[in-house]
Amino acid sequence: MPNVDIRGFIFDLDGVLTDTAEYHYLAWQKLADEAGIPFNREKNEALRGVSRRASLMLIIGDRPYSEDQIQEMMARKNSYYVQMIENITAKDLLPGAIALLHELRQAKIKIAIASGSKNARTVITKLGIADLIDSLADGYSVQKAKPAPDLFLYAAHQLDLNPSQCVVVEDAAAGVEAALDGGMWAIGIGPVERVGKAHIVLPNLAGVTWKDLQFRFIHKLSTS
Ligand code: B16
Ligand code: MG
Repeated sequence: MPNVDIRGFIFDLDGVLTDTAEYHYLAWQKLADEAGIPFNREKNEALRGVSRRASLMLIIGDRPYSEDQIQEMMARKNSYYVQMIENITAKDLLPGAIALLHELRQAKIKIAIASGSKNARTVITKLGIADLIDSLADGYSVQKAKPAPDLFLYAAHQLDLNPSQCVVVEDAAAGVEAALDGGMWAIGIGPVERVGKAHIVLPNLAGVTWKDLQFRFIHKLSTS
């Protein structure tokens, strides 16, 4: 268990600050329908926080597609996704996200966004939060995707902090695993069945304050 000397927050993007997860789902659904592969919302749950290629692999299973076909399908899904995020604005920030970002900045806590998405920079710009963060780690930053801790370790390094000084906020089981593996504090957003391994589990960021979180982390340490 790391000590409580939190100096930085590393936010996952999709599913934490904004709900682009829905657009990822709709884009994969369109691709699967075109390919005649059975897919639905329930199956999509396994794709949460998973990289583009690994997501496609989960969808196609053992169907024998060539590398060229795989590349084409990834590009096609991405083109659907890019079209869908075209009209994203600050209104697409999830409840509580902007208030927490502002409070953290006022408290001089460093902020990074660590997203497995290669479209993260576009999304952040459209959401209007680029000026509120100190660093972005995205789908281009590291080789090994979540659940490997690499993306979060990269973000901590960018913030010039030790992993134990960072809190990761994640909505995916793979992301919580990556944070814990990297020696960071983890806040899981979503149901206990999905993110229950995190130090703190919250349904969403609505009404969540840095003051309250600090208290909860200190309490967590004193009772562990
Ligand atoms: P792209 P996150 C992840 O973003 C998404 O949750 C996941 O659904 C997506 O496949 C992955 O990014 C790659 O995204 O295809 O845009 O490069 O949750 O890590 O912010
Ligand atoms: Mg996510």
